[in-house]
Amino acid sequence: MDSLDLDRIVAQLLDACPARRPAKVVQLTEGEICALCMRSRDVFMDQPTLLELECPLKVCGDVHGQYSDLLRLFECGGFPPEANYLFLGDYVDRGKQSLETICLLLSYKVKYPENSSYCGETTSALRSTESTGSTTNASGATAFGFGRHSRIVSIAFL
Ligand SMILES: [Mn+2]
Repeated sequence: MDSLDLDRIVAQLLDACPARRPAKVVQLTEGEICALCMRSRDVFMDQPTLLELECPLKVCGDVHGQYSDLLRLFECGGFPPEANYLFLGDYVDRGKQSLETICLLLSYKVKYPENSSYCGETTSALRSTESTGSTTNASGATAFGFGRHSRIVSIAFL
């Protein structure tokens, strides 16, 4: 897990801007994604449940796997740690790039724990993805990992 190269992962994710033609596919390995889940879990567990956040703070929500929207938010507001963010939930499902979305958010959480705060609904969104698990499910299960990575990766997010 110590070999997790966050800088390289972030660089890859930022290089996969969907507006670019042709769009690049992010080639994160299962090991990297699982390590990212474990590392970010430790960061979340080290922080209190009740967050006391300082202004200025940009409040965002409902990215829903729309990775281009997430990148646009950062382009407008500043990439962490240049700005502080509070994301209110609904990170995945519906959009086509849920995996990129959650991986970039988790990477920033690990890199800059004090600048990136996330609350609500991640777990329930991921659980619904897991429980509906079919690759033909219309609400994002395909995008979220079953299509591109193994079930182990999907379970790591839980
Ligand atoms: Mn929503």
